[in-house]
Order: sequence, then C-alpha cells, then structure tokens
Amino acid sequence: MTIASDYTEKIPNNVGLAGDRRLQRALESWQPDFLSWWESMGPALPTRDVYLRTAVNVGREGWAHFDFVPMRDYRWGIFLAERDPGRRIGFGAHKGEPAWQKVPGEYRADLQRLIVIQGDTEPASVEQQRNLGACAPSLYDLRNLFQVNVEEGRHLWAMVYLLHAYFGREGREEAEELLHRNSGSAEAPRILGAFNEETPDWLSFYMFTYFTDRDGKYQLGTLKESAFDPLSRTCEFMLKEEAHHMMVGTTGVDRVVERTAQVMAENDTDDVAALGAIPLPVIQKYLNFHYSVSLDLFGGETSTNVANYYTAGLKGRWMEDRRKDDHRLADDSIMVDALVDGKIDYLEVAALTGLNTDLRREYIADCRGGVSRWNKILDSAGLPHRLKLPHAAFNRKVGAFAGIEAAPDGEMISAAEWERRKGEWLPTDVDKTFVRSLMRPVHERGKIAAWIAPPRNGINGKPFDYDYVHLA
Ligand code: BYC
Ligand code: FE
Ligand code: FE
Repeated sequence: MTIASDYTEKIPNNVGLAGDRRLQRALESWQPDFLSWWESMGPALPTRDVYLRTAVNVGREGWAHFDFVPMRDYRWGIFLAERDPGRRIGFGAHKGEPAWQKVPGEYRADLQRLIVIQGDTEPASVEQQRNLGACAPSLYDLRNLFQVNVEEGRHLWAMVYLLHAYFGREGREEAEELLHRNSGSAEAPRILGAFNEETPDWLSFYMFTYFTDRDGKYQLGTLKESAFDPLSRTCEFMLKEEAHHMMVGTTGVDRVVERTAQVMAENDTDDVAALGAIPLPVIQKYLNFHYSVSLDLFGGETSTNVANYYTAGLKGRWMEDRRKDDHRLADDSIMVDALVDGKIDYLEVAALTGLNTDLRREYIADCRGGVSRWNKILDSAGLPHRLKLPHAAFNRKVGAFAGIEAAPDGEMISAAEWERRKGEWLPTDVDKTFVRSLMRPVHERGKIAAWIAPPRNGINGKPFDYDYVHLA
C-alpha cells in the first residue's frame, strides 16, 4: 500500500501523517525549532533562491524534482522507501521472523541510541559547512554545497520522525537535543569525533564529502538491513540522496587534482603554490587527515556493542544478503587490526565482536577507488606522482591504535618523533592558511576559481554556466 504524499501539508510526507494528529502536532512543534536552528547554524551566505532537487515522493520521478527554491522554504519532508509487506529479518537471532513495525521493548534503548547517533551527524555537517558559501569556487559548486546541506537537514528530519513516532517522550527529548548540541561546542559537542572538526575550506569540503559522507553511506547501508522496518525504509531512501554527496566529493577532489596536475605539467614544476594551485603534498595531507578521522567513525576494531546490535537484528552488515554464511555468525571468526605484544599486527577474534572491522574494511576498499581515480588523472597528465591512503594505524583516536603513533606507511614511531614529524603528514597551520588564501568567492556565472578545474557536467542536464544560485 502506498500512501500518497500530501504536498499541501506543512510537512510533506508519505507516512500518512495527516492520520496521526498527535504525531503531526509533535512534529509541527519541532519544526519552528528546526527552522530557527537552520537560520542560525545553517548556510550563512544570504541567497534569494537555489536550483535544488527536492524529494516530493519516493517514486522514480518524485524524488528528483528540480526547481528554484528559497532555501528556507525547502520542503524537508519525511519519506520512507515503499514497504514490502512480506519483508523478513535477514540476520541475527531473529533471522526469518517478520520485520518489526514497532520497537520491541527489550531493544528500545539500543535502537534509540543508534538513531540518535545517526541523527546527530546530519545537522553537525551542516554546521561544519556553514561558512563555505562565502568562498565557493563557482555557482555550480555553491549549488552543490546547498544541495548537500538541505539533504543533511532532511536526514535529520528522517531520524526525528522515528524518534517522535516510536520513542515517546524520550524520543521527543532526544529530538530537541539534536538541535542543541553543536559541532565544535565546548559545552555540548556533537557525539562523534569527525563531526567536531572544522570544514573551513573547499578542499576540506571535498575530502569530507568523499571520506566522511562515505562513512554515512556504509553506516546507512547497515541500518538499511535493520529488523526495525521504519528505520530500514528510511535509510534506503536516504542512500539515494547520499549518492549525490559521493559525487560531490569524488569529482571535487578529481577537479582539484586535475588543476594541480595541469599547472605542474605546464610549468614543469612541483611547486605550484606560487602559481595559485594546491601542491600535491598538501592534497595528500588533507587526504591523510580526513581518511584517518573517518576510520575512527567505525568505532573499535572489536566491540560488544556491535555484536549485540547484530544478534538483536538492529544493525546488519554491508550487503548482508550477498554474504554466503549463516547470517548469525555465532561460530565464525575474523582477523582484526590489533596491537600484539606492543606491535601493529592482527588478531583472530569472534566474528560478531569484529563487525566494526568488517564494515571498516568494506569502506577502505571503496576509498581505494577514489585514490586510483585521482592517480589516473596524474598519470594522464604524464606525472609520476601518486596519492596514497595512509595505514589504518595512522592518526587514530579510536580503537586498537588510539594509544600509539604510526607513520603513514604503518611504521610505529615514538611520541617524540610523531610530534617532530606530524607536520609532514597532516595539514599544518601554514598549509591551512595557504589553502584558505585561495578561497576567494567566484559567484559570477560561468566563472571558476584558478585552483580547481571546471566539472565535466552540470546538474540535471544544465550547463556549467547555468545560474544555479541567485544571491540575495
Ligand atoms: N567518536 O563499542 P565501540 C553520516 C564511542 S556518518 C566519539 O567501538 P560502537 C554523515 C562509542 O559510542 C554515519 N566516540 O563503538 C556523514 C562507545 O560509547 P559507549 C553516522 C566514539 O558502538 C557526513 C564507545 O566509544 N552513523 O551519516 O561499536 C555528513 C566504545 O566504542 C567514536 C552512525 O555512526 C567516535 N568516532 O560503534 C552527514 C551509525 N566511535 O557505548 C552525515 C550509528 C565510538 O561506551 N552508530 N565511540 O558510551 C553506530 O553504529 C555506532 O555507535 C558507532 C560506534 C559505529 C558510531
Ligand atoms: Fe546524511
Ligand atoms: Fe551525506
């Protein structure tokens, strides 16, 4: 059964909100708080309207509706992928039982926690990206930034809907808290580490959308497997939007590398800073930073939390249904990264407790795809230089390697050597100041900043020089 979206309502949705007055009132009372959060913590650059994709329904046509909209009037709606009435649980102790339409009492606290953590990251990223509009390299990029921002706002709505609809008073309180914690705040920071870091420039933004939004893709992929059907259906729909965020990150870094390679080849020099491009070693340092803080987002290599989530049916594996095992894993094992006798090594542990490692591995394999793409660009420019993912032990604050220091090649080093050399591997103040010095706004139609190549394609069949954003 499909419930038609009601566009005339304050909150566009396909969850039959009109039929549940209590829930509708709860969400309508949260909405003004959301809007005042958006005004004070969302995009700072004043705009008249923006060429945005709005989800107006989940059907093939409905979820990609393009038009000029004032961002404040963006229709943040609640959309779940269509329900499969025969859906059964795919893993864990309840494998084979019908998927849950309500929250079982014994799993309430754990499910709420997973939803709150997911919900917390969405507005955090909007806060982190708040000031990027003022230094966008083109109108095309500016539009993509705003598209990502409104969709992260919608992802917050998606989690708040679940909290309001299924978790009673506690859920409503958590929904309030999601607007009160803030990225980087000393008193009330966001929950996960990477979401309290700054995104002060566009190289950071592309690295963030490549590496950190990609964690989102993988975490959503595991929550899409959840036995709790409303969560599963919400995540399935969010993943469609996530594909655009991946595109922004992947092609963003592509274009930075392409421009740098071009300036290097034309001038036969590695030293492109004076020529207004970003030197490859600086790009590598940004990559090292964003990759390593994103690895931390997967939690510890071993975790009883994740084992319990899996067994309970709350959180599955990436591509659970393609795995050729019993989907219970009680008797299986996995090799995980570990410190063994003080050395970086591997250890065999129960498959269930190693599930964070399993997911991180899928993620790492995916990240290699980006690096090989960027290296192809260098290769095509006739350059011998290559970018690399650092070792999993590099710059870690969570998990087995949190207590040690390692070089990007995985060699263990002393704290003193780390202090001495970290500026070779992570962006220094000098690097950041340099990158920031390039961030001058290009808000003129068809123009682009000198440190980045133009995109190959525009948005929705429009050309690069389309007027994607009308500034206020
Ligand atoms: N920072 O047992 P462990 C996205 C905590 S991104 C701070 O190993 P677990 C997006 C942990 O909570 C996707 N604390 O952890 C991207 C635990 O605390 P307690 C977001 C951390 O539970 C871009 C303790 O350390 N979604 O959507 O197995 C833009 C022990 O850890 C961190 C999710 O993450 C950290 N990095 O795994 C917009 C999905 N890591 O229990 C959006 C929901 C761990 O001792 N979350 N801790 O108080 C989860 O599935 C899991 O909670 C985690 C951690 C994967 C995060
Ligand atoms: Fe998101
Ligand atoms: Fe995203």
